[in-house]
Amino acid sequence: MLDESKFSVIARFALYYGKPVIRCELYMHRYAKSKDTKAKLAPKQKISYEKQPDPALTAYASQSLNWLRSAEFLMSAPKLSLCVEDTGYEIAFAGRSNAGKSSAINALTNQRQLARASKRPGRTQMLNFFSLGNPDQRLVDLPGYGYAAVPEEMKRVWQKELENYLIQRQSLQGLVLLMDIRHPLQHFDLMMLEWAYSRQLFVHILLTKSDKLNRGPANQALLDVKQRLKKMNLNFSIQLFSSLNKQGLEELASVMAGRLNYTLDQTLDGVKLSDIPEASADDEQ
Ligand SMILES: Nc1nc2c(ncn2[C@@H]2O[C@H](COP(=O)(O)OP(=O)(O)OP(=O)(O)O)[C@@H](O)[C@H]2O)c(=O)[nH]1
Ligand SMILES: [Mg+2]
Repeated sequence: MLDESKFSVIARFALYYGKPVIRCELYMHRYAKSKDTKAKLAPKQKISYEKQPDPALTAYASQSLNWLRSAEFLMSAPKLSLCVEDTGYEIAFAGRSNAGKSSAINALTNQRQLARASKRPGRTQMLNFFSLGNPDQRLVDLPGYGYAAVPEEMKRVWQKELENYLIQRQSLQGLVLLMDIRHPLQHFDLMMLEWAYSRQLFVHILLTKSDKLNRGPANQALLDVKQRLKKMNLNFSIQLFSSLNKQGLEELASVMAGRLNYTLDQTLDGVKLSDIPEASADDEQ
C-alpha cells in the first residue's frame, strides 16, 4: 500500500510529469504486492531437474535382462552352410579381436562361461549360436576381425566366412558392434559400420571396457565418438559398456529385446530361470 509520504512525493512528480506517472507508480506497487503475496502463499518445493526414468521402460529393461538369462548354447559352426536354420531373429556381436564380445555376452546372460572369453586375442574362432528360451530368438558370438597373429591363410578363410554370414544370413536383424573405449573407430570398425549402413542393417555400438577410464573421460570418449559418427552421417545408437562392473547392461538388454521381438507376455514355456545352469562348460566353441 502507498503511505502518505510516498503518495505526496508521487503527487509532486505528477505536477511535473502528469497523470501517467501516478498510474505507472500505482501499477508497480500493485504488481509488487501481488508477486509478494503469491510467493508467500506458494509452498516451498525443491525443484528437481533430474530426468525421472519411465517406469514402463525400466520394467521392460529388467524383464529383458531376465529373459536374456535364459540363454543356452545351441551350436558352433565353422561356416555359413553349417549354421543353425536361418529362421526367426538373430543379433550378432561383432568387433575387433579382444574388444570384449564374448565377455559382453556372458555379462548380459549372467553366465560366467557361456561364451568363451580369453586374454589371448583370436579366442572365438567359429560362429557360436545361443538361443534365448526359443530357438528362433538367438545371439551370435562372432570371431573377432583384424587379429594379426593368426596365420594369413586362416585369417583369409575366417574373414570370408564372416563376410558370407553377414551378407547372406536372412535372420540377422543387426549387429552389436563392440569397440574398446580406448581405441574406437579403427579401420575395420569403420568398414563394418559403412557396410551395415549401406545394407540398412541396424547397429548398436558398445564402447567396451569403460571401467578402464574414469567417468569424465569415459563420457567425453562417448561424446567424441558420437560426433565423429555424426560427421560421417552414421547415426547409430551408442552407449558405454563394461562387462566388469556391469555398466550399461539394462540399456543393452532393452535394445536387444526390442530387436529380437521380445514381448513382456512372452513366457519361458515352463522353464524357471533358477533351473538354467550357470555355464555350458564343454561344448565346442
Ligand atoms: N577391464 C575389462 N576387461 C574386459 C572387459 N570385457 C572384456 N575384458 C577382457 O578383455 C579380454 C578379451 O575379452 P573377450 O570377451 O574374450 O574378447 P572377444 O572380443 O570375444 O575376443 P575374440 O574372441 O578374440 O574376438 C579378456 O581378458 C577379458 O577379460 C571389460 O568390460 N572390462
Ligand atoms: Mg570372443
